[in-house]
Amino acid sequence: MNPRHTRSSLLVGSLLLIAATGVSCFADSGDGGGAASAPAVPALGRVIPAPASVTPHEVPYRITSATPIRVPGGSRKAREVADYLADVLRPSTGYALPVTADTGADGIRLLLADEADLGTEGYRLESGERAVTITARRPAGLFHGVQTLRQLLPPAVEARTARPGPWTVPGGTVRDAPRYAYRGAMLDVARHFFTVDEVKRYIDQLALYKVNTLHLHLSDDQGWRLAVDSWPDLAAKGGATEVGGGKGGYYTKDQYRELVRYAASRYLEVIPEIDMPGHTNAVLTAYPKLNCDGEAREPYTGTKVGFSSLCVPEEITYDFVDDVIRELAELTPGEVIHIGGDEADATPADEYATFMDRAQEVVNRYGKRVMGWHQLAGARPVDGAVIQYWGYDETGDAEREEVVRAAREGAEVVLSPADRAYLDMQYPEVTDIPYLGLEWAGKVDVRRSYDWDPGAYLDGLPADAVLGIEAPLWTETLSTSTELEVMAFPRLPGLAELGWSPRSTHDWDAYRQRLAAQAPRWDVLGIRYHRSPQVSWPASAE
Ligand code: IFG
Repeated sequence: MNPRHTRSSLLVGSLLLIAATGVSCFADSGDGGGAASAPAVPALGRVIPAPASVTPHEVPYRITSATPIRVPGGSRKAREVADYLADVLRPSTGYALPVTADTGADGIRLLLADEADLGTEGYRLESGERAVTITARRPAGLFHGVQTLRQLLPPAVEARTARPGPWTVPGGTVRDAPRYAYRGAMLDVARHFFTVDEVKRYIDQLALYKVNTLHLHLSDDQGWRLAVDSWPDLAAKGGATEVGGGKGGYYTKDQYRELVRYAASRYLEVIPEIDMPGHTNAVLTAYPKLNCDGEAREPYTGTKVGFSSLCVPEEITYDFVDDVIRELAELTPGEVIHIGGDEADATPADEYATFMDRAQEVVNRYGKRVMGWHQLAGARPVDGAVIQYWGYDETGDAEREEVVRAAREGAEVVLSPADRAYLDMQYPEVTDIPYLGLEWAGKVDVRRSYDWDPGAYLDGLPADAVLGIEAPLWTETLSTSTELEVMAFPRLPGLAELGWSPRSTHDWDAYRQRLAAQAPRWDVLGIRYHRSPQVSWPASAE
């Protein structure tokens, strides 16, 4: 992540240029269709996240058995995006869709071009009679353009078996680039362990909505989920439990490397979190010598928080921190390591600040940038620290002001307001799988999760201090992919839109139409979702 000033001014510049050159995707297509109070969304704009600008025209593109996927220019990563697209399209269309480096004016074309206004993740998609062309400055932009292309095709394109078609892409031009650089989702694999395949499944779902960061909450009171060579009992013992007393689990280093590789192949950066000094009961069960009294703690399989703490005065604690962060940094191609810092209620305040000073120094020493929950703002965040705000409407002004002050002193902020972005918050309605989620921040319906502005959410927070947003999914009450999906869908796409789309495209009545159009896709993809009464789901989604 670059220093924020160059980033946001570049982004704002590129977005202004983009927005100026194309109509917003809510330009009324004139047929007066759609919900009475919302402009009709043209087919070319029926995408989540809403593109920066959409200019429909009447000549569609049609994929046929003769269609090639052209990826000239020799970039290996561009070729990988083309292969990824082919893997999506071939089973459902039944077409060969050869990937070729040959140039040509026809077919599906993925082009890299050094056009500054496309930025590092933006793209332009042009659809007409002879070709659909996705142009980007970086492979990430091609990948995001491919997600848009998928959504412009009929839902059946997501099928793994041949479907009849036709495979038509609405005609026109989409110009697109993200509002925020950090568009994240967090998965808590500590309360309940999720296998490599289950995490990969979630990664694929996040990629559909241009999410670019996966924050993995790898440790907590109930479990430690990553092998550490220098402290083998962290995984061997700390990984053997989970909420409810199940068998838990952990990732070997090779399994973790595979998760990082897979995420990168979908253009998500993995940010690992080792939560400290609180949320450490699993650590304290594995090593008696890490407890101030030298006694190992009992494994904990409940759901209380705030009762555990590393032993701040003991030097061995910093051997532990150093070894863990060193091994984690070697497994982290990304810039950021998250050190938690939340709910350290069992750590005296002065000891908390002392601990966070030392833990931050270790992260920086291993060449990584610090990220922490917003309690870090009450200590001494180092230069370059990223503060993750998880407060909610009931959070007091003093706590909010700590974050604003840290931002004024240079910290960047990722917004995860618990009563908007916490996907483990219950819906107001009972879901068809009962007892999922918590409600300490209140029940969060689809509109409440969508209808807020990260740029204006925290009073006094400079707009350019907002690095982006993140949707955490805590798993005290969730233990299967299906249960994750019921909580993430349909709220995750709206949060992904808040991270990607220009503010000018924000409109609940139009968004809920676009959201409804996603349901047939989820049905084909086998994604379970909550049929919120706030959305008019299409009949086919019964
Ligand atoms: N708060 C705790 C999490 C989890 C969550 C569940 C943070 C930063 C409540 N800390 O959110 O460990 O228990 O909604």
